[in-house]
Amino acid sequence: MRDRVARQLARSRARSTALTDAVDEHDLVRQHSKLMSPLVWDFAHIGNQEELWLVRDVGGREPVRQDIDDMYDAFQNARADRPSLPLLSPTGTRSYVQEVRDKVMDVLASTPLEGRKLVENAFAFGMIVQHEQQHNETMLATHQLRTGDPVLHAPLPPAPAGPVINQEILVPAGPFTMGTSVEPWALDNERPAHQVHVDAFVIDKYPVTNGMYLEFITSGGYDQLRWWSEEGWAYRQKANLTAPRFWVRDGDRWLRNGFGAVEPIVLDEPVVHVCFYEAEAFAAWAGKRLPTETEWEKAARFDPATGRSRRYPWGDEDPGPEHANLGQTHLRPARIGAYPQGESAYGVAQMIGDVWEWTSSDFHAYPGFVAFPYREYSEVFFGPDYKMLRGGSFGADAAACRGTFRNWDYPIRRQIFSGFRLARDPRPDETR
Ligand code: AVJ
Ligand code: FE
Repeated sequence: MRDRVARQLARSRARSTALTDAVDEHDLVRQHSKLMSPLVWDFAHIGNQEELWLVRDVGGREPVRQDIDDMYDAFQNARADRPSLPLLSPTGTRSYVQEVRDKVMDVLASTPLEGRKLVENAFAFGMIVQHEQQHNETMLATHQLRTGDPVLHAPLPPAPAGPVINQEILVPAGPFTMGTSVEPWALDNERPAHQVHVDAFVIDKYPVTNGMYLEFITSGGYDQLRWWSEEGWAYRQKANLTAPRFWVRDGDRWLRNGFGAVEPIVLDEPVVHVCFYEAEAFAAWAGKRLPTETEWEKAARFDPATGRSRRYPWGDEDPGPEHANLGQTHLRPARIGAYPQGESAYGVAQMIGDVWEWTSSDFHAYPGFVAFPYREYSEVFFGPDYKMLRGGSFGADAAACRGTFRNWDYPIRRQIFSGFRLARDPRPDETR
């Protein structure tokens, strides 16, 4: 366990370092969008959370920099205000996070991770690894908003072996176990495991692609009120939405800007950078709907042959490069059909990795929910303001992504790596 924690801490730090070393000082301190923090805020906030949780709480050590706690508290400072704070400089940030990490490695070496203490202490380290990886994904989204020549590079994702057609998959009615009580690093909102009855539903094998989305655009979907919810239409008007974020019109074709590289859209790649309202409108236009969060998780995890829920669609093994496009290994979603080894028991593909998938559900607590480690992690977000996203994107790390993992955001957000997949109610003849 200790080695695993040390490896994961090193991996997340290598990623934070790469994301911050890729740009110059000016790009580290400036705000690339009002929706995002300066990169240097995220990095110091990562260090500050690590100091609070591991150095002070688990380790019982003296504070490293108590004076900066408030500045790096996300609840005390809205993202838009963070550039005007007297932030640590890039050099100051790098030495601060290193000083914290040195102490953490010392705490790790002397913290009991066996028996009764395993769950509590190992969880604290796991929570910090996930926290850093979640901010790394946020920093990657900041990179996507940055203007200028590309600074991030990665190989292309794997390609499908042959021609691929989308299919619809029927998931028959019945109960399944949602959430988890045993996943060691599961966060409070994924707990506890509980039985849910799910009516029969039909779900697409693959996420909606750029090619499918383009048909919605060319058929006038953005201008036809009837596909949009009232709030969705209001936002479509206010923000003048006409295509996914980062799509660029070039004569009669669409290009896409991916981390500074502008190129024609790839038709069989999952669409990314759409908000919930766009996903909802597309689904209505297609005569379908978004899956609920419960349907999504059943399609991903339930194995009808054994009656149990798997950790991941493909089984209980941790994600490997053959299963899913995760961890910023590639800088884009993979074309549909690229991960046959990652399919769920029902044959639903690419549920983990590629794009976060909007669901129709609001953020709510599972029955028996207990806030941990603090109310501000999840509980304060429960309610109708946020929509749930599932499955993780190419920018989500395996440490912060699993079949039970729940993400949430405002329905207007599109700077995140968000796409969607369609579902529908079965016709009577399909369930007989
Ligand atoms: C779960 C991605 C919505 O980034 O706001 C980071 C994760 N919580 N620091 C966020 C999180 C505290 C959270 N999301
Ligand atoms: Fe945070």
